[in-house]
Amino acid sequence: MSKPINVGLIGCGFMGRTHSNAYRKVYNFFRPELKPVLKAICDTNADKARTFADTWGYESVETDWKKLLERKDIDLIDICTPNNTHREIAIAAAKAGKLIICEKPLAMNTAEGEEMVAAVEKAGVPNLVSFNYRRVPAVTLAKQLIDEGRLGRIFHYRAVFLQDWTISTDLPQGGDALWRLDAKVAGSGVTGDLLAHCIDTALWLNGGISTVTAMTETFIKERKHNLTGKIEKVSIDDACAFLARFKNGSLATFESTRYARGHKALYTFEINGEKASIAWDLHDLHRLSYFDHGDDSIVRGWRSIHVTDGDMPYMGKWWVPGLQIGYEHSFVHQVADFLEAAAKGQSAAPTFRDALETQKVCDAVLASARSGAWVDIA
Ligand code: SOE
Repeated sequence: MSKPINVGLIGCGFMGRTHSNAYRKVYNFFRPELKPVLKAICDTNADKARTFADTWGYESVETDWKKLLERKDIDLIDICTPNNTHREIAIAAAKAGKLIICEKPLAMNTAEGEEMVAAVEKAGVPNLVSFNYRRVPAVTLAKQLIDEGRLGRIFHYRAVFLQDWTISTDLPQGGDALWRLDAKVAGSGVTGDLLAHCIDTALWLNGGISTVTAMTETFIKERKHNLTGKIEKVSIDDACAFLARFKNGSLATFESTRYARGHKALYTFEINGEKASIAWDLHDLHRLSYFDHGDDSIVRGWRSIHVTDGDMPYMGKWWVPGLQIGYEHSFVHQVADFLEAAAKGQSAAPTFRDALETQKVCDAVLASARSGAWVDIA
């Protein structure tokens, strides 16, 4: 028998849609013991919230997240708001005893993240930060192959996340769709938005990072601000590249930019080990490239694994072998895993504490870009 779990989701943007879609699909495919009920959507813009409620099937609308947290009929708070609001909402939600899913990055900086970790751990509430790419089946399979020791000792980790949507000098900053360009709201640019994904995956697949050295650039120095109407300084990093040393001795390069003309969301990583290598590409997300040096030399080569068979991560819950799934399913998997853990009173990874490690690396990267020095991860 399933038990209802009432969801109150805050934020009607892109991430609000991905999470709402996941709550709607998860029971159909995963049948978790806790069955999500879309109880309330919250957004400061009432019209937007009403339309969102109608589109996704939320039972009620709130315009003040504090009222949402006061409601006894809400069990789970899902934070899909801009980064500068995560801290206050998450701490209040923890105090109210709610289960919490929070969009990435965890916080504006490490200090905020530490307060959030302390709050959820003190309250003992199940929590998760939405680094969804871990749950693309091909990426989860990469984790399985590494954990099985198939790569042996890891020498190299290489990741990029490339976009091109901010190249125009006419693009304003700030406000609804463009808060990611406003450092006061986003905390940072590509480092917190895109490299945070790469770092989360890397920490999960390859263990801790010990030290980094970075460079950042802001190519367009001033943009009109949507909220003030004035030309204002741009304080985010438009591009960031960094070198890292992992605790396991491997070397890494990470690069992200919103100025790579032609690339919309090219997240790729490659890992080179003593015995084998793996590579993954978000544009072809259902495939995992794998090279096994143990193969007979006459058939040795990169193979492209079509990650659709029922014995591959998550795939047994979907269609039949050979039929692939996509981006939105990573959010369904995330909710499925969270609900399974929450039914036992537990969190699912990456927890707030796990995401704090990513936040620390992001902060070290930005500090290194400012100083030009190598910065150790605390
Ligand atoms: C930015 O364009 C963005 O939407 C990120 O905020 C997401 O986290 C990433 O998955 C796709 O790109």
